[in-house]
Amino acid sequence: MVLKGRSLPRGSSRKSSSSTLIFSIMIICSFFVLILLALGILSVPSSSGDSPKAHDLSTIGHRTIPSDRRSESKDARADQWVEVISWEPRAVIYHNFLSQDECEYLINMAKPHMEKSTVVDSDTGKSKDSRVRTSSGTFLARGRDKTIRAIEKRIADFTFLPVDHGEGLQVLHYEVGQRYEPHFDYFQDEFNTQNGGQRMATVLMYLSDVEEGGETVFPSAKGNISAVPWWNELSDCGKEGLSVKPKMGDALLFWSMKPDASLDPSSLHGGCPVIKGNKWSSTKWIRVNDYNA
Ligand SMILES: O=C(O)CCC(=O)C(=O)O
Repeated sequence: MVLKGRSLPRGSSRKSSSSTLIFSIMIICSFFVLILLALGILSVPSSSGDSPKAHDLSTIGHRTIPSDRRSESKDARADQWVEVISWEPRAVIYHNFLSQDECEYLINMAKPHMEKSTVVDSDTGKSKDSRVRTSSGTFLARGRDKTIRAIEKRIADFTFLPVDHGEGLQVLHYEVGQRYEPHFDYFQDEFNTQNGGQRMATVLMYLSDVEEGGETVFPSAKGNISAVPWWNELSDCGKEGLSVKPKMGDALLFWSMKPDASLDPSSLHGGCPVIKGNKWSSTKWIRVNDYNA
């Protein structure tokens, strides 16, 4: 007796073998994608809701290096890293931007020439004596020697703004009780913008540590200012805004202009009174155009 099996039509057997093939290819592909995801070679795009909010200052990654481990030698710069501290105003800290030797060099060059600091009179555009700024300071001409040229080149690399847009370095000294009340670095007069245009950005370099006080404070910064990791170390003045504690060699870059070239009022900033110790700093103001120094 011959058993008769039901034979499938030819077309349907070809169809089932091609769907098996497609199914197998899909399984193999999914397997590869899973391996690539596991190895981190592929990643799943995350929605913007997962990324830190621009004004969430608690997301600042903070790391400190004990002062005795800062660098092997005074002329070498210790570990460098950049920390975004605010989006409004746009501000970042470049840690260990200067070596200890460079800080001491700037202080020693400036020391014999320190004079009481002045401010710009918005009506006349001229410098005037003022109680809002009680530090002393002096300017070191742009490109005046090898060390200063190296620092100015580093500033240009850091900011992407040419050396020729920079004013000379200003070195400032604050003793106990001395401060600089909150102000804008951009000009509100016609006179001072004739050479080089508006001030676009500022690089503030700390040439010394300060035992207490002396923070650079941004009272109009947007964000949860008390979330910064260094909040408990700040003076009362420092707690009036987003603050940066001076640390020898660090540089603070902030922008007085927004990306659309309008002036940024959130860049209002000041130097808090020094409570203990001394504060030495150096400021580089950078213009929109070439500045004839
Ligand atoms: O010394 C500070 O922390 C602020 C200095 C400053 O505001 C400036 O030089 O424009």
